[in-house]
Amino acid sequence: MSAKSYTFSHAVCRTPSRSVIDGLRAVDVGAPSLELFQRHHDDYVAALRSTGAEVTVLDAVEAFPDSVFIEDAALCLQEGAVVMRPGAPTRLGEAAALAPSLGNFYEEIVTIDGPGFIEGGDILTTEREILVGTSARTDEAGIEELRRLVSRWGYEVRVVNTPPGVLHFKTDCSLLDEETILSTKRLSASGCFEGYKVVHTEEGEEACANLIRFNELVVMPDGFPKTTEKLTSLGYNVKLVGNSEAAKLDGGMSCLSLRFSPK
Ligand code: CIR
Repeated sequence: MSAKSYTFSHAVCRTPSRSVIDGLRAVDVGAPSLELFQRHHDDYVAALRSTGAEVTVLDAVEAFPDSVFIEDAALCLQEGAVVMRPGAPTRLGEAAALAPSLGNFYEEIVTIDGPGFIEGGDILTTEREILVGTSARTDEAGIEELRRLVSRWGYEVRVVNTPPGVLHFKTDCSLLDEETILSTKRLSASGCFEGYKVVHTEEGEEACANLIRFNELVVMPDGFPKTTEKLTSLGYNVKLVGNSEAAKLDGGMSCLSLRFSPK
């Protein structure tokens, strides 16, 4: 297995803070249970570790309720890391708080300085390109700054659209392998995955579109039996992890980790 888009030697996660109960959410369906959130988080970390990857779990940061959703604060590539500039005002400081930890893995760390905004949840790295969705959190200026920064490492950035009302581009899609994307129908209808094979989430199971391919595993949220069955029958090695508490804060599988293989 050598696909760099899903072969990872490392991941970094962040312990949920007690303040996570104040995390951002589009619709208030009640506060997450801290205990259950932590248990799901432990299961998630164990799933990543079971593939042989070295998983670092950073301390909780109480000042940032959404900091468990660590993916939004950085983009980690083989050649270097890019510190993001989150578009949610309460999350802006999270990126700077994360940057020193990335120094343990990378010599080259660059930063989105603005004035634009960009969050990692809007970025899908495939084998051949980096897709970035404009959203309420990510704007054209942020994407242009990312394009300039990663061009030094030879990456192509393509701008796509996140459907209205959807938090992040990757809320609605995930990479399954070198050429295959899991997507909701509402997202793929935009034509943004032309040239890729697309597998659709099953009707009523759109909320499982955010999963991760991590080495041999497809780590996906529990509770979506039809899509789970579809992926299993396509030959993917599916590992289910509970996500009910993160989901109350619009979080899924990708947002809980940074995944990378530093050179
Ligand atoms: C937020 O609204 O920023 C958090 N409550 C959820 C972030 C989820 N991040 C992601 O999907 N990459």
